[in-house]
Amino acid sequence: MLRFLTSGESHGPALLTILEGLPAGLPISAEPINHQLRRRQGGYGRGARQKIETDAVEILTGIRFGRTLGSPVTFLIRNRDWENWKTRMQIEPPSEEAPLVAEPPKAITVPRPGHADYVGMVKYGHDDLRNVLERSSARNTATLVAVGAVSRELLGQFGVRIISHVVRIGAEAAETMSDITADELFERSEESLVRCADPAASERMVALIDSAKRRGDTLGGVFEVVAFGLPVGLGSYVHWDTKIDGRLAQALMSVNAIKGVEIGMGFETAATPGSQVHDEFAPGGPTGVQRLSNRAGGTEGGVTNGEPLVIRAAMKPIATLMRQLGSVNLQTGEATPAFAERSDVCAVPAAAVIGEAMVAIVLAQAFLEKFGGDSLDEIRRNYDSFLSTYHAASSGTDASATAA
Ligand code: EPS
Repeated sequence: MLRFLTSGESHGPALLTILEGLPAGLPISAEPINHQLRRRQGGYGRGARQKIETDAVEILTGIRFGRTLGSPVTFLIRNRDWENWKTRMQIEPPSEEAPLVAEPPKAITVPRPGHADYVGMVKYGHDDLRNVLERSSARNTATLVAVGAVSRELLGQFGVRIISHVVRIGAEAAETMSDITADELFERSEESLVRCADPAASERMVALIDSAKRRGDTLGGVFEVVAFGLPVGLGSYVHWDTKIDGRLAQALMSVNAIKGVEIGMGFETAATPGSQVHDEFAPGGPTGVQRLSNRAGGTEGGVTNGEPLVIRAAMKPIATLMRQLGSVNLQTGEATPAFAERSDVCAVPAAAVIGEAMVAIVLAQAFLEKFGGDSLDEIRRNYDSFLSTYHAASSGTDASATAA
């Protein structure tokens, strides 16, 4: 089982991840992980924090000469901003050996509507919402992107490729992309300041972010993640918690500010007759059975169906507004404008990269459940054997399958 635990506060010394369940022999090095971390830090609409940070992993365990050992892999990502927060985020209680070098920071007691501030203070009994926001911050998504980068290295060994693009920011939507190759989609979204493959919409989105910033407002949007090269058979229809679509939705919904997820035609299926929803079969292709469309978005019955996985997530606008929303000072009970701290205006392009990571993690987990082994070679044997069986069976050349 591929599992991991992350820890770290946004302005603490570092973020940590322990990732367990990787097979031995998988090539892993820091550079491809750092590449994904850089992609997460980009995107028009990010705030000043990203100018301070240059996220990079230090790999501490589990890898020797560039290959996994089969033991847990540990990543450390340092927060460069820690230098500026040492006094406000001091770990030791003030004492003679570790005195507070400045005045104790004033408690923050006015929660931001839409943030974890209020629920976190009530739930954990904190009287300073810094104690909540430090962990609820989207800063932690750097660790998820690191795990996602390793997951995509594993999937990449078997020809799976995961890309994303932004399809909406606020009121500005991209034109629907039809007849576009994976390479084109990737290149165009990488070139765009907002990770949008439609250049005209991309410009409008940038202008919209500028105007939101001028008004002290924030913007959400929608991104799409597409995974190519998946085999049939990841996930399962037999239990509620093994269905791949449910697991993907959970993983994406766990990302800060995500409020909705849809796969394939998603909500549109509800308003469309079955004859225009379901993807008809026809003879052909390497397995003997091909699809004439992919409205299902790559899953049927909670299992991948061999078509590209197409999943979209809706992100709400960031909850820290410079034009402060109404709130209540929890210390005094008085109406007070919400706390405002340096923040991003729009982080949808970054969320798309995080979305890729979450999809990669879930797919890698499901991949290891189906084909798992202790080494990459063992997994490859399992994978090749499964593929050769179902390819042969569907094209009617497998004797045992025909007899059955
Ligand atoms: C965040 C607030 C901002 C963001 C941060 C998430 O950080 P700061 O409070 O330091 O300005 O930039 O995101 C990151 C640090 C990151 O690496 O993505 C928040 O309140 O969630």
